[in-house]
Amino acid sequence: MISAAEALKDFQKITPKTIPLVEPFSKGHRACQGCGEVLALRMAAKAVGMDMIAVSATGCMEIISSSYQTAWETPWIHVAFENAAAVASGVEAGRKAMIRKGKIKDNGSKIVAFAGDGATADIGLQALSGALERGHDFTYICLDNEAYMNTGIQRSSSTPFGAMTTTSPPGKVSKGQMTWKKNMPMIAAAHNIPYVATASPAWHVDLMNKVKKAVSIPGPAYIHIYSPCPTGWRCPPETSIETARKVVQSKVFPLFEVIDGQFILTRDIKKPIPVEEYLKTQRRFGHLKPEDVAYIQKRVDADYDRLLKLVQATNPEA
Ligand SMILES: Cc1ncc(C[n+]2csc(CCOP(=O)(O)OP(=O)(O)O)c2C)c(N)n1
Ligand code: SF4
Repeated sequence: MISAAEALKDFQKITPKTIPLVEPFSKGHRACQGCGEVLALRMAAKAVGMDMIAVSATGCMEIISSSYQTAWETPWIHVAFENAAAVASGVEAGRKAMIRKGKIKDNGSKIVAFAGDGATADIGLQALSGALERGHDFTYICLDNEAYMNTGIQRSSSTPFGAMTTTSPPGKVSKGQMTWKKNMPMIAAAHNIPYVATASPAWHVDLMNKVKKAVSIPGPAYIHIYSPCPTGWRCPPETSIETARKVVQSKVFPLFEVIDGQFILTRDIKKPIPVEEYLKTQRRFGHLKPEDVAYIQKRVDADYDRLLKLVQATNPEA
C-alpha cells in the first residue's frame, strides 16, 4: 500500500471557488434549527461526492435523515450503534471480492462511516479499533456533539468536563460531567493509520479538504468533527458556527492532521481567547464557578502544549 504522503502528492485542494455543487446529503431531513452536526455532515458529503457508500450508525444524523423521505442521495446503510466500522469493513471486503471475481467494476466509490461520539468513543470503539487495525480502505467520520443527543442528552465519554447533561446533572455534590473528554483522535492515531484529522464546521473549506484527503488515501482514515448541538448544549441556534470557531480559538479543540504518523497543526493559535469566552454562551456550562473555569483553562493549555511537542517531535521542520 502506498503511503498517505505519496497519495497526497498531487492533491487538488477544494477552494471557495471550487466547492463541489453536488449534494449527496440533501434536503428532506428534520434536524433541529441551527444544528452544527448536520451542517458538518453536509460539508463532508459534498467533499466525498456522489460515489459514496455511506454507513451510518444510530444517532441524530440517522434519525433525522430517514424518517419518511431519505436525505441521502447515495447508497446508504443504517447500522446499529456499535458496529458502523464493522459494517463498513464488510462492505469494503465484499466490494473487493466482487471486483476480484469480475462481478462488478471498480468505480472508485468511497466507503464512509458516519457516527456520533457515543457510537464512536463508547459502544463502537471495539469495532472501530478492529477495523483500523485490519487496515480496511474506508473513512470513519465521528460527528462529535459531545453527548447522546437523540436519546435525550445523556453524557458520553466525549462529554467535556463540567458539562451538564441529564446523566451528569450539576448540584450540591457534582459539578456536572466529572471526567475529562476522551481523546478519540489520539486513540485513532495510536493505530498508526495513514490519516487522522480534526475539523470544525467554522472552517468549512479546511473540513472539506480533510475529508477529500481522507477518502483519497488508501487504507483507513479517521476524522473527528466538532459538531455544535444547540438543543443539547442549551445555546441559541444562531451561535453554532460562532461556537465552532471559539472552540478552536480557545485551544479547546485544536485543528490538526496526522499524516503517516507526522503531526501537522492546521491552525496555529498564536493569540488564544480565554476558555471562559468559549464556555459562556452555552448554558450547559452555566453553573461552573471561576475555579472550575481556571481548572479547565489549565488543562486545555497543558493539552495544547503537548500537541505542539508532538508536532515538533514528528515534524521538526514545521
Ligand atoms: C447497543 C445500544 N445501546 C444503546 C442504544 C440506544 N441509543 C440509540 S442512539 C443512542 C445515543 C447516540 O449518541 P451518539 O452516538 O453520540 O449520537 P447522537 O444522537 O448524539 O448524534 C443510544 C444510547 C442502542 N440503540 N443500541
Ligand atoms: S439534537 Fe443536536 S445534534 Fe441532534 S439534530 Fe438536534 S441540534 Fe442536531
